[in-house]
Amino acid sequence: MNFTEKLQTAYTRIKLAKRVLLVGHVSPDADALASISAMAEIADGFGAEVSAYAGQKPDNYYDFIPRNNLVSTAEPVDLKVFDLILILDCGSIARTGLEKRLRALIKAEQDGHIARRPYLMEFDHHEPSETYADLEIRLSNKASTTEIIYNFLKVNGLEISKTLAHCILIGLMTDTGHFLHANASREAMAIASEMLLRGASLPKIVNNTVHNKSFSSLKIWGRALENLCLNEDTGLAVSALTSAEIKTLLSPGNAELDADLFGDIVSFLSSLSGVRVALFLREENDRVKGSLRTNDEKIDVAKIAQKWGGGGHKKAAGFSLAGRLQKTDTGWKVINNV
Ligand SMILES: [Mn+2]
Repeated sequence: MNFTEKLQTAYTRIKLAKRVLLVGHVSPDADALASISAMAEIADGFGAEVSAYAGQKPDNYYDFIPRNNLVSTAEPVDLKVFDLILILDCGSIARTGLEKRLRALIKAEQDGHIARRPYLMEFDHHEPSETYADLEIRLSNKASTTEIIYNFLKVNGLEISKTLAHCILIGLMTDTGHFLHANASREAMAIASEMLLRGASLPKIVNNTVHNKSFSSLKIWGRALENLCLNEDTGLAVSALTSAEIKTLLSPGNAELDADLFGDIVSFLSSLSGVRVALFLREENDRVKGSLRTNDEKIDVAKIAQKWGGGGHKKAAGFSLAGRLQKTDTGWKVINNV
């Protein structure tokens, strides 16, 4: 099946479904939630009963995304009641937060324990990993999952309403770092422009994503910049925050902590002049979490992360180690307490 045929099959499946579950990745970002929102709008328009799930969605932070209150952080009680489970922006089955239950469902049908199970469909723009869905629409050259939804609407001749245009633009803007990253392709820009003409609101998105920094999150930014070390020979920039620093600077339950504040910091560090790789370390629950970013075509940070049991993409990856941080003359060391 080529891309167009896949999008047509997706259309038939969604149109026929009576009960649809939409799933975004755990700790969802704006692209995942805007994708859920757009697909909810579409499936609802076909008359389906729509549920949505994204584990650890931060409270209130994404309320500017239409239908955000539809997305539950509580796992669906029974997956078998759905005709269709549409997984959006998840990267891998693990990121759905439903891995065990989805695998059990697939196995139960294979072993003949259940007569039928929900049809599994995936829309994603992350690099290929394990294929598990019945229909996988994965295109890693797309800037956002909402860009794939745009293609879905176009191929199937569906109208792009103002709400859908807004959702598509949210995913495009946020996943391209507001059109600053290399994935802001000509195609992405052209679609963004079309979405504006269709009524998407640029100021609304900017006010809720760029112009929404809280006082305490800027204090975190300040300390992260203060702690920054740069090795001028290797181009490695490292910063770190201890759990004590984070606790003192950030009020508990701050939504920005969930909404990838540390990801924003490490992305910013990777864009500094002379930096080839940025590494940001932070203590969390007796572990040290590392985030890596690069803008250098020749560097694959996923390979670096794998050395410490982590993983990710060429440009963005992470790992987690047991232990705590210790400051050294040249940077930080992860030491084990025991
Ligand atoms: Mn995405």
